[in-house]
Amino acid sequence: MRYLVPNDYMADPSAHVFNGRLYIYPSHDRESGISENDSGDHFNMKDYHVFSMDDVENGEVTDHGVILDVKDIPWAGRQLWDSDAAYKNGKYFLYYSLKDKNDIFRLGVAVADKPEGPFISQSDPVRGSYSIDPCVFEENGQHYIYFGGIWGGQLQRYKDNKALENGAFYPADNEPAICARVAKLSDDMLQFAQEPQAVVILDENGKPITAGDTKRRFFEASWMHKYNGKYYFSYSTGDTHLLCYATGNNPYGPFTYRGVILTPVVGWTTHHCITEYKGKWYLFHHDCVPSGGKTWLRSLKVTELNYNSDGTIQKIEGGL
Ligand code: FUB
Repeated sequence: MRYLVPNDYMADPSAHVFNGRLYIYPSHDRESGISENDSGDHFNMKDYHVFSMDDVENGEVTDHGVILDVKDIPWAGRQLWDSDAAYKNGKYFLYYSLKDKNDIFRLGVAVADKPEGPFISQSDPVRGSYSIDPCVFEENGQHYIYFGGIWGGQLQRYKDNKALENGAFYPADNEPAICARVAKLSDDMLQFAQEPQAVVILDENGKPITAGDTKRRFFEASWMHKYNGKYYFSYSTGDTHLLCYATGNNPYGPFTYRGVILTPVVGWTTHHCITEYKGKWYLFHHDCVPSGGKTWLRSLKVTELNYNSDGTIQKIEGGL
């Protein structure tokens, strides 16, 4: 286990290997002075940095500085939340979560010539986008974007990709839980190429995980990776503070719940990515130990992740 950025507060890591080097795109936490609430108003972040290294366990971590600032995003309201990055045809794309001027979360895209930026934002959010926590997964040249988060992430305000007129809908405890979404990205990487679809997570009996099953249902923080031909959709259960995973046979699912990756950490949120580098798999995540438990001041961590021979992931203790 290693804290990667001991002199600043960084959270929600997305790690990718570009040109043989590992790059991490985190949220940049700050002391906003806003008191903690269930909508996450205290997470009032204003910019992103990117970090890189060539040795995850012992190597020097390079801070490439600010790669995108909220003041340079034409459609910005407030709160730069989780982001992810992707590469295609000589360009790097940063997908980010941000509230617009009407306080509605949307997904934005910024483009750069290098993985360390600087990134220039598009002047409008992705058409038809909503909610938070983009994660981009590439396979055979096709990119898929996963997204969504309930409570402060506003996913409960949408059904069939339309905003609900009466505000929000939370299913009853015995009804299927709200799902993350996935859509193909367009060839130019700037728009959805299809209507977002639900990422359904099934239990051991092939039934959708219910809303009342709070230790297994999706809350936020989607991540997709592939291991030994299987698709692993991993996510946070939010108010029960677990990182879990489910496996499937294609990028859309359905996925079958398989277990816990990380038990609760110090802090409220738990958010991660799983990335292979130089032959080892790593779980990048965050906790609030260095800030003394301040939930809005999170610190980036990495630990090795191991699989059992049947493809299940060995559970990691979060340390709470
Ligand atoms: O960093 C703000 C939000 O906290 C993220 O978007 C969520 O996933 C949670 O980690």
